[in-house]
Amino acid sequence: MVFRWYGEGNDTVSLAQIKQIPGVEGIVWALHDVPAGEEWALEDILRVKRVAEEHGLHIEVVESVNVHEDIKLGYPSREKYIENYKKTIKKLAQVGVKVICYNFMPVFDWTRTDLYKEMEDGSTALFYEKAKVDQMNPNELVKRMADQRDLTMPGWEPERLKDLEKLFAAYRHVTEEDLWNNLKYFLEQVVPVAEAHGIKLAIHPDDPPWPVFGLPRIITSRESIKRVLSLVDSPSNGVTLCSGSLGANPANDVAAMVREFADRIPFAHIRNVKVYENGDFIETSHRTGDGSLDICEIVKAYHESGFKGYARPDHGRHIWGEKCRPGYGLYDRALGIMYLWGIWDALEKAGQERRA
Ligand SMILES: [Mn+2]
Repeated sequence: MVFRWYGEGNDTVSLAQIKQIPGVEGIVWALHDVPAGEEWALEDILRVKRVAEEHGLHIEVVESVNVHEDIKLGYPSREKYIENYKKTIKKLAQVGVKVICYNFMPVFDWTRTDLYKEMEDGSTALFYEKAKVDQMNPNELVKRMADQRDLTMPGWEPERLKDLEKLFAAYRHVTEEDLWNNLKYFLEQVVPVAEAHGIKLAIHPDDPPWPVFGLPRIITSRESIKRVLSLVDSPSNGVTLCSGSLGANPANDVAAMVREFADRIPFAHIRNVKVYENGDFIETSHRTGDGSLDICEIVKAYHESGFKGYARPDHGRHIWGEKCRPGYGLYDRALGIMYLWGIWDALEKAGQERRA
């Protein structure tokens, strides 16, 4: 079990607090101030390792090493950025990192319309209003996001988004098949390096799992995960199976995907989401019954598959008056972890009793 941490001075949650959540062994981290495409400096990596280990936490999972837009666009300049990516993989391997999460979403990372949508019990959560995104232009959404938060969020860095119009123009003629080809080109180069250095790359599905603002999105379903894994056949070409991202589309059966792809899932994101008939969704507590996903069944699928990878509660609500980065408070994610452990431990015990 691991827990995402944004770094010293960049997170409202401390390492000492993370260490006190039962069963958490490591942090999920990144150098958030390094722009996509640049090589990570060893001294910065070692600084995170030192402070995490001082708190008894490992740094085996990185999320994310971001992929430069030129790689996604297939520009000739991608060569330089792919070389940097390989150098970063080698350095991360050197300090003991085992899994690198990344995504291949054009322009935007995850997309929501409200960061603090009030729920019936007074808590707030990340919310996606489909009609609003369908009507809004991307600049409006960026402004809306900026107005709602005080911390920079990965994927929504102001410097990356200031050239929004230029980026949209660049993607205007990029089809889904182009994006697939560019992903294949990238993986053919980086996966062998990862494999040689004992690292597993794990692509995060698109969030939400459908096109937004006319931009192509390709990692959205069982079929697309199957296709990614077949691009380069290596244990180092894996997937970060995010139940909440995939589960925003009711057609996706997350537990079935866990069972089908178990040996290629080095990293699990587990959270619940309540999906409405009009296509809106909100991030609920982890509990089965609070959202549309059967988290018990999903955890059971991991358990039955003999899952040995890393897992984190993906996001949480904002509860008990906590002031925190949207989706990344301490309380609800810690509650989520205890729920996941409750299911897991009960399954373990039932298994032992059956064998006895
Ligand atoms: Mn996720």
